[in-house]
Amino acid sequence: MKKLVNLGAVFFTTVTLASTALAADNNMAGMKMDGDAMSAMAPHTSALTDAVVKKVDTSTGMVTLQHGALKNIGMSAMTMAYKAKDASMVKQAKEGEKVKVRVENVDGTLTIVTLMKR
Ligand SMILES: [Cu+2]
Repeated sequence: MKKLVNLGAVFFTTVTLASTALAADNNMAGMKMDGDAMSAMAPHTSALTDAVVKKVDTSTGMVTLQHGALKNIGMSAMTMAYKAKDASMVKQAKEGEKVKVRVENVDGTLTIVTLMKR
């Protein structure tokens, strides 16, 4: 008696599933590195910079400030004269006083728009 053993071919199919890694969204397109980049961190309407009034010129309305970096106008820390917003600000400014300032480019003129004691 013959035993016929029929071994069916068994195919082991290894299916390697491509790992469907969740693509981390590293898209930098949403990050605009223009001048508004900093405003997302510190609203430019309220950012003040420490400064010291070095000189007040009531005849020209210029106030010389020794100031920290003024990021919104791309100015690094330095001592420099700026136009005061108005006459009352010039009167208020006192040489040697520690202040907080906001300087903006107003129609091409770097202007102190906020000056307060600290
Ligand atoms: Cu400057």
